[in-house]
Amino acid sequence: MALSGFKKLFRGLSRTRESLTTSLQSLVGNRPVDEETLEDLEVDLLTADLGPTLTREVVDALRQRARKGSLSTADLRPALRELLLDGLRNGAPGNDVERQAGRPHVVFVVGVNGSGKTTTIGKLAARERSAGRSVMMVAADTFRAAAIDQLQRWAERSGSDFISQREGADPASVVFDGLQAAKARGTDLVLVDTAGRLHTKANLMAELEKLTRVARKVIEGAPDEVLLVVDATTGQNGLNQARTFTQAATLTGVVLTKLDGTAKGGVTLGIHREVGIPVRMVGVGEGLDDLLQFDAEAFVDGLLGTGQEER
Ligand SMILES: Nc1nc2c(ncn2[C@@H]2O[C@H](COP(=O)(O)OP(=O)(O)O)[C@@H](O)[C@H]2O)c(=O)[nH]1
Ligand SMILES: [Mg+2]
Repeated sequence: MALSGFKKLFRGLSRTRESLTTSLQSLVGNRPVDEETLEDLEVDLLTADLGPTLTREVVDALRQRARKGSLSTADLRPALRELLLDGLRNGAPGNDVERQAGRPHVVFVVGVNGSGKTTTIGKLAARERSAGRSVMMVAADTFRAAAIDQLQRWAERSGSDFISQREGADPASVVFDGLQAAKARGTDLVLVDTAGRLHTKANLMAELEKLTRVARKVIEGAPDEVLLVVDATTGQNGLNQARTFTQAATLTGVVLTKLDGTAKGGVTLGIHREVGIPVRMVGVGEGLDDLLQFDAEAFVDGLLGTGQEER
C-alpha cells in the first residue's frame, strides 16, 4: 500500500528528528526549564541546520518564558512547536502561484548541479499528468548530453512532451523553441530544466535574465514561477545557495530535496525564515511520487515527533 504523504514525510524526517530531539528526549520528570537545557536545545537546533536567526528567535522566546518561571520541561515540546510555526508565518507567504487561463504556465527550475532539478521536474510532471493536464519539458541544461537524456527519460516515464537541442546549444534558444511549441500545442505546464554550473553571481544573473527575456518574447509574463531546488543534505551551504539565487533572480519558491536520510532537514525552515522565499515542496525519495507539497504544520510535527497520532 502506498504511504500517505504525512507518513512519508515523517519517515523522511527521522534522522533530523532524532538529532533535533536528543535534548528533549533526555528530559525526565517535570521540572522548570533551566539554562543548561536551553543551551542543549540551542545546539540541537543549530545542528539540525535551522539556521542562526530562527534558532535565536526560538531559544530567546523560550528563555523569557523560563525566566518568568512559566516553562516546565513538559511544556517544552509544545512551546517549541508553536514558536517554529510562528517563525514560519513570519518568514514568507506560502500561497501557490495562480495559473493564467488560455496559455501555458511556465516554470523555470534552477539550482546548483546535483541538487535534484531534473528529478523534481520528473515528479512534478507525473503529478500534473495524473491530474489530466499536459506537460512539456524543456532541456535548457545543455552542458552534458547525459543531462538531456536523463530529462528525456523522465518525459517518457511521465507521458510529457520533450523539447531539446544538441549538447552545448544555447539554452535561450532551447527555451525559445520549447515555449513556441508549447504555445502552439496549448500545453498546460512547461517545465524548464536549467544548468547549475554558473560560476559567478553575475554570470548566473546574466544567464537567467537572458532566459527570461527570451521566454517573454514568446509568452507575455513568463516565467510564472522560478523554483529553486536545494539539496537539504548540504545544510547551511544550501542556505547560502538560496541567498545567491535570490540575488540573481526573482524566486517564487524553493523545493528542498533529499530530506530522506539527512539529519539537516531543519534547513528547510531556515531557508523559509532567513531567506524569505516560501518552501513549496519537499523531496523525500527518488520515486515519481516522492514529492510532497510543503505543509508547515506537518513539517514541524515531523521534526518534533508531535501530532502524528491524528494523521
Ligand atoms: N534520496 C533522494 N534522492 C534524490 C531526491 N531528489 C533527487 N535525488 C537524487 O539526486 C541526484 C541528482 O539529481 P538530479 O535531478 O540529476 O539533479 P540536477 O543536477 O539538479 O538535475 C540523483 O541521483 C537523484 O536521484 C530526493 O528527494 N531524495
Ligand atoms: Mg539535471
